[in-house]
Amino acid sequence: MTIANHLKPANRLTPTDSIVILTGAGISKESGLDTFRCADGIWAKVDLEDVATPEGFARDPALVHRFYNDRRRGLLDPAVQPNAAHAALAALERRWKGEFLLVTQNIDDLHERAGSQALIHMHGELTAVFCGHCGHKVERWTGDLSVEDVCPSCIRKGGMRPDVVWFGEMPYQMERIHRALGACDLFLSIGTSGNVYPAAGFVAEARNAGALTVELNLEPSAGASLFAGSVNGPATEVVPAFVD
Ligand code: BV8
Repeated sequence: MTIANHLKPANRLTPTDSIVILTGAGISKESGLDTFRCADGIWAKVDLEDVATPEGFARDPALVHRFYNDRRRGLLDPAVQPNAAHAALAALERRWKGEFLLVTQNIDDLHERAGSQALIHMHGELTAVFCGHCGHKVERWTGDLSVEDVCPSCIRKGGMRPDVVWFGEMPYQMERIHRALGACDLFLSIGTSGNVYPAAGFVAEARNAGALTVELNLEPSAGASLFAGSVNGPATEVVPAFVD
């Protein structure tokens, strides 16, 4: 089953229809970045309460900075490059005539490095930081961050944090995402376990709007039964095969 199949007259999609794509950590796995809930995933090594909540940051900011500094260094390793799945989505965006939106839960920059432009990082970005005291944001931060860093705007220490949406914090651009879901004709979910809300609720929103919903994932996710179709396998195989 591919997009081309759905483009045939007998099927639902026309080349000017609207596509919304949601990606998760699975799309970056073959680029060498860890997922969260696989057996060897990030949450098997560290408690998310300690490193991905505002309470954890207040309790031990140095631990949280170490966690994100390690991941930022890992992301900036030259061996970590966008893979064929990232490239296939960027190529689809370039040739698609209708509305197109890529929403990622990932905080890596592999989609933009592959060329994606209509992109929302709903959980923030590892290479951006902001000041918890005054809100000043630094769009591109490639070094380590620590409690010693001084905000370039309010000149105070201790407030600089990764621009990452922690549990209990509102994800970015939710209104724009809900509008796109309410108007889409195809919703593709790629490389996500469907465990984290509100992202895990997007498939129901798209289906209620009449969209065709398809999951491309290594294995059926927690929400697999909510999708009209699914293709299981590694993203670098199933994504190019589906979208090309
Ligand atoms: C919020 C930090 C409200 C960044 C993350 C109902 C409604 C709303 C909220 C909730 C709700 N129920 C519970 C909540 C609270 C909570 C939540 O969902 N908890 C869960 C655990 C139950 N949600 C929140 O707190 C959210 N905030 O709702 O705010 C609000 C309202 C008003 C005012 C203020 C606030 C915030 C959620 C974001 C939290 N931040 N991380 C970081 O460090 O990265 S979440 C974390 O999980 C990551 O961001 C990650 O992106 C996300 C989802 O994980 P996945 O990407 O799916 O990764 P995972 O490992 O789980 O799965 C990988 C998949 O890939 C697997 O299926 C695997 O099979 C597959 N795979 C593996 N290899 C491959 C592959 N697929 C293809 N190819 C391969 N090679």
